[in-house]
Amino acid sequence: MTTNDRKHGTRRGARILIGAIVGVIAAGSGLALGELAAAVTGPATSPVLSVGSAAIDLAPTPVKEFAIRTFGTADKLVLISGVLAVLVVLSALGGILVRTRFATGAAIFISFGVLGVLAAVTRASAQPTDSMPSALAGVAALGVLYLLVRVWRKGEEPAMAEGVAPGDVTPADTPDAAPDSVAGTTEGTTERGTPSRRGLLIASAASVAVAAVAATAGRLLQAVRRDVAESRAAVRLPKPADPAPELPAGYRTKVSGISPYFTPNKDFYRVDTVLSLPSVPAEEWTLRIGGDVKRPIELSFRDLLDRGLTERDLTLSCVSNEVGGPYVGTARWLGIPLGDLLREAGVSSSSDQLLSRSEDGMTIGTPMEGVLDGRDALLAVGMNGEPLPVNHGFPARMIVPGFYGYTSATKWVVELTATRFDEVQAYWTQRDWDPRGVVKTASRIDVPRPFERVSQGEITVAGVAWAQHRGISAVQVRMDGGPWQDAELSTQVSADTWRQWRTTFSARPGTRRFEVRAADGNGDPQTEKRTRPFPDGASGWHSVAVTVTP
Ligand SMILES: Nc1nc2c(c(=O)[nH]1)N[C@H]1C(S)=C(S)[C@@H](COP(=O)(O)O)O[C@H]1N2
Ligand SMILES: [Mo]
Repeated sequence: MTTNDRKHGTRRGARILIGAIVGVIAAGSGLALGELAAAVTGPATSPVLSVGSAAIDLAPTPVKEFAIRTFGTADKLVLISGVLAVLVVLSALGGILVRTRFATGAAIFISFGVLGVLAAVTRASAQPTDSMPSALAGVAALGVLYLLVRVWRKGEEPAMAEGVAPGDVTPADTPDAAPDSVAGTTEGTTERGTPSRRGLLIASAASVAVAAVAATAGRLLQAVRRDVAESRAAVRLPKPADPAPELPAGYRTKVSGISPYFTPNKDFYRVDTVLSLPSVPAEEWTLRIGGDVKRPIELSFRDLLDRGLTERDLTLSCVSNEVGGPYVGTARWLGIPLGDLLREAGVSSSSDQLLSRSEDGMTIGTPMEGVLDGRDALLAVGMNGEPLPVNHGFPARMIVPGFYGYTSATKWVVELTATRFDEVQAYWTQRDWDPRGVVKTASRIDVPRPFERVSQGEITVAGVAWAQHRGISAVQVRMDGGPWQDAELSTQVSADTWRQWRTTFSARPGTRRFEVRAADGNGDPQTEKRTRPFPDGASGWHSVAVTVTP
């Protein structure tokens, strides 16, 4: 390799690096402006969140399942990081191309903008103005790109014309591969190279600074707009007109490490498709009840509280929960009976689906029978003694015992429509999940933890079992495939809540495996047959292996 070759290679490397940086700065500037625009149109319309949300809606069911299984509640963070990573790589590529082939490089940035706009306007809850942040981001990115490339090219021209010794230019050095001042003064670039490098540096720094200000301002303004925390803090929930039945003696089992009977709000699992929490101040919230009803109703939050509230303890679980998984919890809910509301509206006997819609455009279809048959189906405003936390649906959500969340537990609910399953498909049903989503009987070992080391002797095995609206009548546990042993159950509070259970085994040292199975209130046993969550919930017995030490 000659010195020239090496110099040439270094310059090439420098050009690629600068191109990549220019591309990323342009894209970043675009996103920053998008963030600022999203202060007007709402956080969810920011370019990255728009694209992320579209990705969630478009992701095939197996991919979604994989994401929930693998990343759990961090799935959203992983998704956003993924979107950003793709953006960085492609914009770097665009930046590398753009110096010599502006149109090709620019096309990459234009397609970002177009993608963002498409993602924003195809959201279920989209307003036409939602396209603004992405459109602006695209235009801003192009503008910054154009500016930086101009400064960059300008810096190279003099260096080519006068600055470089003839020997520095190999035959392969077409203008396209012109030597570049940034390759470094040590390599003999003239002094003219330095100001040009400085020019690019200044232009880049200015872009980054403006972008940082725009992004920060955008975020701050978005936060100001999000007055929902204030609204929630101002809510005073009245005492229930119909309080939860008194808890029977022995309703809970105390074993260190067992799921508590009531799941604290901060520990309650969260599953939804939103990347930016809907911000619905209670004062602005209304619920419209319509569709196949005689008297459509519209309710304000105040109307709701004034009706007199019902309080119930209900267990909620997610269809995506794997056997032994964490997506289940029990809370004391405060709300109004959904059945009463629908009867007031005069729901037609021909409608078999209650279609609910949330502020963010989610649609959920609930079997109408489940809402009207007298069970404690609630339009809830309170959870464990507080207004609903924002991530659990503030100001109001549905909860209907006996159904998985995806067919019954609409958060941020704003509209109820009486309709038919053969007329309208809700979000998850369009994605081939079972339309009705009746919960399957399930049981989980909380203690001991998988692969825990426990000393030999008496070992306590404990956990929870649930089959909402059918109740749990028995739980059995066995060790190493031996005989089933009846567990001691906490007193049933209602058929709609889980029951804790415990039992003990005397175990010898070695690897020991515990398995659990429950029977529901009808005496029907939990099936051993293992299935995945899709399409109607996981089934099979939970087992935990531990090491018993001498
Ligand atoms: N608006 C809205 N409501 C929603 C969802 C959603 O994605 N969007 N997910 C549902 C699902 S799948 C479940 S399991 C429950 C979870 O409620 P939680 O997050 O309060 O535990 O909310 C339901 N309600
Ligand atoms: Mo769910």
